[in-house]
Amino acid sequence: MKIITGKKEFFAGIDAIKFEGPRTDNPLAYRWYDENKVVAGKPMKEWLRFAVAYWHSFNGTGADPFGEATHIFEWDKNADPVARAKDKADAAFELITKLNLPYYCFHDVDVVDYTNDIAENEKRLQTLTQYLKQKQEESGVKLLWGTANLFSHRRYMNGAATNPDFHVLSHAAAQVKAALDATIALGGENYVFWGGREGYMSLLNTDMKREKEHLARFLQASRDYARKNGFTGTFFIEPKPCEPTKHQYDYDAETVIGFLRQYDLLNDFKLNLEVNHATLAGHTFQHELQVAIDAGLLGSMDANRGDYQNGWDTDQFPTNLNELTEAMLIILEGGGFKGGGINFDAKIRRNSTDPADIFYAHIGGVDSFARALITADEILEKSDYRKIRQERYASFSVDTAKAFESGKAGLEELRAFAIAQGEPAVRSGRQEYLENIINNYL
Ligand code: XUL
Ligand code: CO
Repeated sequence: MKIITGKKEFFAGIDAIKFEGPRTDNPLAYRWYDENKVVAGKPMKEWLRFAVAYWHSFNGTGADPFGEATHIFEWDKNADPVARAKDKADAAFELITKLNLPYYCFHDVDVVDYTNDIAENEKRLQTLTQYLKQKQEESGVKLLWGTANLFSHRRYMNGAATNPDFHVLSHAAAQVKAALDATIALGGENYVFWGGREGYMSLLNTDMKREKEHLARFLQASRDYARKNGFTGTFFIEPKPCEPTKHQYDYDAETVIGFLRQYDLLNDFKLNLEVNHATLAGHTFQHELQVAIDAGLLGSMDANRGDYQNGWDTDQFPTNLNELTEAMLIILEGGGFKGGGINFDAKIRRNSTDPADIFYAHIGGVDSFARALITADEILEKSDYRKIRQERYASFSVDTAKAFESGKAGLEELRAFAIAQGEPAVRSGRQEYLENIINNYL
């Protein structure tokens, strides 16, 4: 990929990150991500479809509730908001092209600062859309998805589409309209709705039924607008159980699937699953993946990891090979993402302040997924992992079981079968054996 820099080189001294294989001692190289290497019938880059997240990588200042910014970005210095946004776009495309990753994702306000004036915001976003479009054309980098930030501004403190104030809801609609226009103009392949503050803090002041109906209506209206204006991609809902609200309406994959079914949105919407959102919901990420795949709705994923000692969204870069291999087993068996890819919704730590840190973070995440993909494929091809799971259900091959599965055998037939067979044999689930397979192939 051609490296694209602006007037200034923001990551001077760091060149294109190349595949050098597992034996290299270069920390600024890929050890496992060999983009054109064919795994399970297609190149790694097509399975993984990595994206860089604009918000963490180019806006995340390292500020936390206890302290000021620690990442002082060179691209964040121009006093003019549009010029500053262009510097940021230059930095973004420099990083993405140096990392040789195919996609990026953004919220509207990541790209350019917004004011309280809807028309002015639209003008700014359109200007930056033209700028980004040119950078996409020069580099070949594509937009995996766009979205609107409907949670940071003060007006959204009680929600956006689920706000009890219709005036606020209408502002959210204006913002989504502009973000959709930008996504369409940039050839964005998908559009995401993460229900930032779509939920409640207290039921004492909340009509939950009405708010959820408003959310459905808002999604329908957004879908209709986008389709009318030529958007052919997929809409994703990104589940999260809590934070910032105490209870979010898009709690987890099962909840969202039920909601999509109830409001007839299954033809247009799929899921964007985030690792640490799954953990916060009390699930493993693997569980959420399996739920989505079983429903045919695994659209995309936000890659990160939480901290097992904390109960909030730490958005760390993924590094846990064991868990990622389990995830890739499910993704591979499920046939991959439907339209989406792997977006690094992850941030470097507050005290990671070297310009190279953002490279190490992405290299680590990319290589962890690449290695997990290779390992999962080997497990599926060479081990008895699949066979063991199939054999666990072998007893369902008898006629009575088949009749049960197809709804033809009732309790009477099952009772007769139980008596004829006698007490069932004790059969092992062989969990430890299966867990060892993962380590054996890593
Ligand atoms: C927040 C989160 C968001 C969404 C996009 O937890 O994951 O960044 O991915 O709005
Ligand atoms: Co996310």
